[in-house]
Amino acid sequence: GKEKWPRGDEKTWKENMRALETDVPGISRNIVNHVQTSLARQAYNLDDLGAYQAAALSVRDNLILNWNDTQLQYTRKEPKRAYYLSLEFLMGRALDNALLNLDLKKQYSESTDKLGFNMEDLLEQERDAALGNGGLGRLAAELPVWGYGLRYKYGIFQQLISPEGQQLEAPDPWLENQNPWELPRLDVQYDVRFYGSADRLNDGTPRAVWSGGQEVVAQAYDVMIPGCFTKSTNNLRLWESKPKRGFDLNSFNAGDYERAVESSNSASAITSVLYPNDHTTFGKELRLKQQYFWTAAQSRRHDPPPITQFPESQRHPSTMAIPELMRILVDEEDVPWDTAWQITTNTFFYTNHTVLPEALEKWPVPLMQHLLPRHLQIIYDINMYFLQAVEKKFPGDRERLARMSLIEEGFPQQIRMAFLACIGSRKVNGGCRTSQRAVKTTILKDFVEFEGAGKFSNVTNGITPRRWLDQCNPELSALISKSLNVPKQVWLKDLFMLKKLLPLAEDAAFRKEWAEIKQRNKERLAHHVRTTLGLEINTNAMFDVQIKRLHEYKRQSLNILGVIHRYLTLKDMSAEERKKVNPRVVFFAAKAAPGYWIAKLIIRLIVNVARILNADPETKDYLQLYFLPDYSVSLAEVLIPASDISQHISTAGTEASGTSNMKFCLNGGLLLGTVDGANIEIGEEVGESNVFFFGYLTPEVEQVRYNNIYHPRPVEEKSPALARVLSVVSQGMFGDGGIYEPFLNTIRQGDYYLIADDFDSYINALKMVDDAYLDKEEWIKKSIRTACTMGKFSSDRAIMEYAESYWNLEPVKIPA
Ligand code: NBG
Repeated sequence: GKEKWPRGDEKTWKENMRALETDVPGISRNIVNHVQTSLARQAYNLDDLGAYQAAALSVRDNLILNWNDTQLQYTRKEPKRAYYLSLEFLMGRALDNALLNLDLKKQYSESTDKLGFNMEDLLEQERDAALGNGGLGRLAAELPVWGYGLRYKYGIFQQLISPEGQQLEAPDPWLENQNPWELPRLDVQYDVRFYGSADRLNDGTPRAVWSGGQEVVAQAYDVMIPGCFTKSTNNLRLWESKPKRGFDLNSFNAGDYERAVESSNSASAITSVLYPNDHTTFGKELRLKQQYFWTAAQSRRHDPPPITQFPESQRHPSTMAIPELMRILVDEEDVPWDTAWQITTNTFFYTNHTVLPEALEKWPVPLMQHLLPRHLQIIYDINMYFLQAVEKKFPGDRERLARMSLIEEGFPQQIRMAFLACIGSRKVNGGCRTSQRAVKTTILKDFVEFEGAGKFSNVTNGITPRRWLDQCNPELSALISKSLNVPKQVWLKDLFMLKKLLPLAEDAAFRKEWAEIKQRNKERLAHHVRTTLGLEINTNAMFDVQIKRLHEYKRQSLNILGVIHRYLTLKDMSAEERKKVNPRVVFFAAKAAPGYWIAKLIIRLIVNVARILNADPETKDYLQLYFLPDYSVSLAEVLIPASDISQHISTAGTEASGTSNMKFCLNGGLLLGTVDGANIEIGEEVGESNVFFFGYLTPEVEQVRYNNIYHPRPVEEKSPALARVLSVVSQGMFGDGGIYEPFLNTIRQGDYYLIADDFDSYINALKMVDDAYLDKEEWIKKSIRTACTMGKFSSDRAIMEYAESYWNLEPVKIPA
């Protein structure tokens, strides 16, 4: 039947409710309105930043209307929902993405034109929302589910490069100019407790009372995320921590005003910075505070419980959600332990994003005892029941018990969060096929033996073709639509359709258009570098790109040593010989964790090699090298479409998946890589003849490492070419060689990442790339074949797999 209007006069409401503004006059009216009232400015004093803000606010109005409809539908239908918990959401910019998803870019450009502003300039005004470190945070931003994260006041640091080539870090005050995309939800606030004491009731139930300590307030901010060509609008809820009262009343009464203010500062500090560290463990109390603060706020979302639908989860920072849910069920809801454990283990799904054992999080027991005493009790209880079950299955196997215990012995004892995530989740999955195999045979081997292999599987990561093709490479997107003869709305949602273009690789006219677009994207990058850094780039050269966090396992080191080798080879040649060489421009962009000294040394080497190379009149036409500072999502959007070849060269068995490899390939850049992570599945899709693989394979790596330690061979013997490179660095060809000794020694001794072992194979692969590039027509064919076989790597495919085989979700249609 007809629903009753909830409040007041239905007609008055309905007559006054706003509709979407989708035509140019409506959009202009809305923008000018925001200029006048939201910004209190006028045509006389409006700059690009103001115009950007007004445009963004008007787009936000549209998103809110869609969001309201989405909410209403969800409330009516009560479908099961998935929540993606991640401490990182690396969003990038929002305006262009929203305009494309709403299909309003043309109208908005026309409107801002009329108002005297150029849309492309306005887009440049937006600051990246950089609430993440790398692939993990970016992945979180690309999955179309509801997200829960933290509203860091400072995102990932801004990277500056000193004249010596040293990375310097400056804060990223991204909220400084106000953030038009967020909506504070003053009605959504929860108290979160820290410290205090936990007392078991000992009344025959497992309940305990946790009291005292410090309480802070979690305040919600909602960021609306438009779905693509649909009304359906998702929400990213970010929590900010605030003091519970303006200041601590007790201290105030005692006349200690300063302490009162300090306690309010310490509450705000919880969400003040993103930890600029991926792939390493943290020993920081504040980091554990962040994790608990966020899982606790998220867990309060269901008001009132019982909790029937609960978050699907993510990586071990959110593992604290497991004991927190147990605490709510057992202590607050009076649910018996076994039932609570059953609900919990049906609620969470754990996605593993790293195969590096040193990156698995552990927390010292004394810290947990101090900060979250009740949670420590719960973790101990979980562990006790768990080990009893293990003992039952493997009687008397004490070593196994010690290996699998959630508590690692030592001084102090440590809580192994990855193990807790594993036993507290319904499924454990990895980001690609091979990394999941690695996890199953190494870090979680015992758990596979105990729980059965069925619990462990993989959902290969994906990327969104909306941002990573349509938005960053509009010309290629248009060519694809034209050639498929369908609107982009169709193929962007069914990326497998690209396969239909494969025959066009044989069509000379199509190849010409394809190549011209690549060339214009290279010029766009050259323009960007010219205007931001004042450097002149040879756009007739091959563009060779490696962009990702700087880490030894990702081996930017191998790349830079390869560049030096190329330089030495060029110097050995006569001027005549050089003319036959295929010119190359090598780009790096990468941030190193501020405390990761060797990584920063590698940046320093890259910068100083660039200085020598780019100034050498004999070689600079054939080899240029650039380190672009302050890598970000926005910079990636310019670099990726311009690349001819990109490098994904981690030591085999170390990269959990990689997702930028997919982005490059989707834009017709070829892949040079190791047989690692998602490279392998990319190779399967595009075919062996269209990728360049090299290096030792995962099963061999362990033996090589063993030999490097117990039967070391000098670099001279493994690779004379590399030995020469190391010696010119050490002798000071790129400035004081002594500075680089610690880095060079990691290769001479131990060589954990197999730099010397893989070097010759790498140089050989680079040569194969050069040879292939000489045949331009064949190269373009490879480029077309690569892009057109990327269907599998759409995030739509990944999310469908999650929804169908893990979460049991069905899409909800939002009526127009
Ligand atoms: C990263 C891995 C990548 C992977 C992404 C997304 C972290 C901690 N992990 O290989 O290094 O592609 O996660 O799964 O950022």
